[in-house]
Amino acid sequence: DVHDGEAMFDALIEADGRIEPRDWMPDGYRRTLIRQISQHAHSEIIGMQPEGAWITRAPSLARKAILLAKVQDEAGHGLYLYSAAQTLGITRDEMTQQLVDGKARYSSIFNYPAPTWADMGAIGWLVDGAAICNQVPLCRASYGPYGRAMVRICKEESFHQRQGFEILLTLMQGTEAQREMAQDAVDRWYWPSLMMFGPPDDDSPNSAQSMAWNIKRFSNDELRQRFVSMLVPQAAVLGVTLPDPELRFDDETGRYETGEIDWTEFHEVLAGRGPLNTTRRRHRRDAHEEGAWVREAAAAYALKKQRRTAG
Ligand code: FAQ
Repeated sequence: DVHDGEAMFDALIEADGRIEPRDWMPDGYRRTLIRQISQHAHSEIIGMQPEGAWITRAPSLARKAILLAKVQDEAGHGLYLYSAAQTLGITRDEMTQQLVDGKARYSSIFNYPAPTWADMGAIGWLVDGAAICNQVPLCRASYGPYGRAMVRICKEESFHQRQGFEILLTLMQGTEAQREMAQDAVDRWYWPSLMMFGPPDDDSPNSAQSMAWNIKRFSNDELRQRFVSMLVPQAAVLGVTLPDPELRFDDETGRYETGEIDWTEFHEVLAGRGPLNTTRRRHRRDAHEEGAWVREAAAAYALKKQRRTAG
């Protein structure tokens, strides 16, 4: 009965316990999780595009093998997360349709271009770095299938971040042209990576409820602050400059002060008017349509096998 279910749910959240797929949960909790987990899954899938386009152009066999493994991990994360979302009662087809129709959100970051090899370094260092800061606390998300998926995903993201850092380090130890290429990529990815954490706390409509439900554990601004504190010493090791002249450590507050983030740019990208929104979505849609025969063949094969075992 709903009242028992509700009391159980409240008690579990209160005790910082885990909600599992068959447990009663408020509709809003289910909707919030479907929203966040599906957006996260879509981000992983769309996020394969900027790096996927570099697999054939990686500068050595070793670099190619590493990049290939990373992009495959991203596909795995996407599938993992779609499965987690499916436990909440949405189908994979519905989620895919929302994505190819342009009705679903995915992270703003993947609407930016990756024109040079150094972008592979900057994506790993900054984009995966931001992803880790945001996702480590999600390992403790109250919804069991999501939290558990995050544990493995975070381990792989750590490797991704290291490989990006190492690409940049190699370039920074190279020629003048390579150092310039690395700095240019950092200049282009730095601000968009700060936007990955979402709008500022006073403009984040979902945060309060998601924190009350133990889905989010820290606010968008808190996580952004953590990310900047992680980057500053790493930038020093790399010898790159973070493109924010106002960035400084405030001794009194013990926090980094940053320049103003361009929230207009963020909202433009969310509204579908980022540099590559149309390209990314079209590419995903084409891949989905061109892959229709694979899905049909797989379904026919599964049916045939099922009939055989049944008969
Ligand atoms: N982009 O009220 P809030 C990766 C939307 S990592 C686009 O603060 P919330 C790894 C938000 O959905 C990237 N939309 O929302 C990788 C909401 O709109 P809605 C993926 C954004 O949910 C690396 C509205 O703004 N990671 O893929 C963004 O409480 C390299 C108001 O915002 C995750 O998804 C944005 N940046 O907090 C892969 C992590 N920010 O839905 C390949 C899980 C906000 O009401 C290569 N997600 N919005 O229409 C989260 O932690 C949260 O959903 C936040 C947003 C923190 C992203």
